[in-house]
Amino acid sequence: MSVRNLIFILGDQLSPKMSSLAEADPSKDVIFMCEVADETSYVPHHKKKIAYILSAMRHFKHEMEAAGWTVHYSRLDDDGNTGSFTGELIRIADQLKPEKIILTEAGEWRVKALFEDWAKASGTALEIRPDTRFIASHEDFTSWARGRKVLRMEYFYREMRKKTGLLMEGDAPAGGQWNYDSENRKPASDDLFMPKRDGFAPDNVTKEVIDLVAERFSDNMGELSGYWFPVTRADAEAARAHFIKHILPDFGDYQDAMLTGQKFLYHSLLSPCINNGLLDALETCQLVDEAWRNGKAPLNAAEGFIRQIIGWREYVRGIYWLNGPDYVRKNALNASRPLPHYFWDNDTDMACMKAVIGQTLDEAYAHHIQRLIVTGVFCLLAGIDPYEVHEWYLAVYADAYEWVEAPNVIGMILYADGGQLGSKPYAASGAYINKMSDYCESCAYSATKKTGEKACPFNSLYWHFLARHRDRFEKNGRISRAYSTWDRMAPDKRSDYLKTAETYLDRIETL
Ligand code: FAD
Ligand code: DLZ
Ligand code: SF4
Repeated sequence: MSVRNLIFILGDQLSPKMSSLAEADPSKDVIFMCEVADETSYVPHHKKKIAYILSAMRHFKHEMEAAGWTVHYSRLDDDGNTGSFTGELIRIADQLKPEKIILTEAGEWRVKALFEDWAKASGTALEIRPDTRFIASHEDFTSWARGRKVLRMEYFYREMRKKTGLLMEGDAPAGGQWNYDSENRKPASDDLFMPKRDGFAPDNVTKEVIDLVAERFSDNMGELSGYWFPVTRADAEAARAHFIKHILPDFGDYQDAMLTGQKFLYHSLLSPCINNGLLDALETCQLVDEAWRNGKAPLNAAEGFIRQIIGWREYVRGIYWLNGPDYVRKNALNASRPLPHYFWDNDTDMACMKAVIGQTLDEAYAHHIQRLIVTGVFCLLAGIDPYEVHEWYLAVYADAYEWVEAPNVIGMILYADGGQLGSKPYAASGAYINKMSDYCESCAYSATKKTGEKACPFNSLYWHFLARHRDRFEKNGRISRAYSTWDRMAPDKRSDYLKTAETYLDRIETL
């Protein structure tokens, strides 16, 4: 058959609704997908992340073939695999000689530039279409941002609520309030009923990929055993239905909670499937809206969940594209300390860090508050080089793609963008971790001890952070109270805090 269009589907574009497939015809057009070394190694990805992405890609191939498509697919271990997107594209284009190549825009600057440069240099007819899986297009976000002195998620989110009609009663937000975050901060306790998570046992396709990853990426971090991610659309939809029915009702109340041994609590675990196209983000929110309308989920839960997706997820994407490729190099606070070894080997005495890094190594998953308040706050307070932090988060989570990871790291946790994404850094002492978790109970450090030996490192690092960035933050209305507290402290106490913090920073590799 002569080929009209070659439709190139990337590993995070696994949906039949991709814009690249719009008006496509299986009798004239073919799909192309490729596993390539460049993508499996641009950061040292967690083994489970690679296995998840490749297995979901292979299942998508089968899904599209079952729907009547011809799918050309390069496997990582195929003879002659060139190891790059453009190399594989040249190979398949030489073989099939399509009239045109169609691609939905890639989700990050690096890959976007790769295709654009290649098309220009080779003179290939490459049509790049917008990614219509998002509620706000690049133009929508740019025009929303234009003319605003500061960008804040909350206002953008309200626009998205109006645009989608989610949780709206006419022109007003359901229940009269846009945001129920203040109701979403209950600590969890052991006697809570914990939702059952069955996970999805690997089928033969996944098993084959797991073997490939075990062999090729044996030096990469992370566990491959206990693989549980859904890799087909049907399984992802089943996971979503299970979440909405059994877990969503408690999602709001315990959104910020952390418990030793409870890796998932009431979180949806759906981000890998939303980000790679197995689940549609808007449809997921519509199902949650429906659950609330049918009295199956309280408003604070439905609102909390929907805000994360049509608010935060869309907002961080907007921030990513509003900036250029250099966003990941921002370093407004001039942080330069190397990332300590325990981020990779988990050899630390800090119980909170051990719990979060440990489950990250095991599962390629940690929930939002763990990423934010534990590892995130630690990196902020200790002044770790933002680029190193960015590479770690990009490598270790199964849901990590630069467009979503970088704004969360560079903007949200590290304030390295100077406050473009959020109004203040999430600086917090051990008291917040102690309130929201049981980690401190088993820690070698004492959460209530402020200075001296065995004092929780977060406590003194918190004040050290504020003291060393005083010029920047003391006039920030959202933190200025902390400076008043600092100024009211006895000079000896302040000096003890700073000395303790410096001792910890000097031996940061041994904490
Ligand atoms: P739930 O708690 O069930 O939340 C529901 C959904 O909301 C998620 O599936 C996700 O799609 C969305 N969501 C929630 N918070 C955010 C957010 N801040 N930004 C974007 N989407 C959000 N999310 C990623 O998808 N990829 C990343 O690489 C990523 N890196 C992060 C790095 C840091 C430092 C922080 C603080 C957050 C990061 N997040 C990232 C956001 C969030 O932590 C994850 O989306 C969430 O933990 C995924 O688990 P879940 O599906 O169980 O989420
Ligand atoms: C993350 C990833 C990995 C590990 N491997 C592949 C791959 O082999 N082939 C592929 O098409 N995509 C992969 N991806 C996802 C891409 O990195 C992602 O599509 C780009 O970063 C654009 O967002
Ligand atoms: Fe973490 Fe400090 Fe609590 Fe230990 S005492 S678990 S270091 S917050």
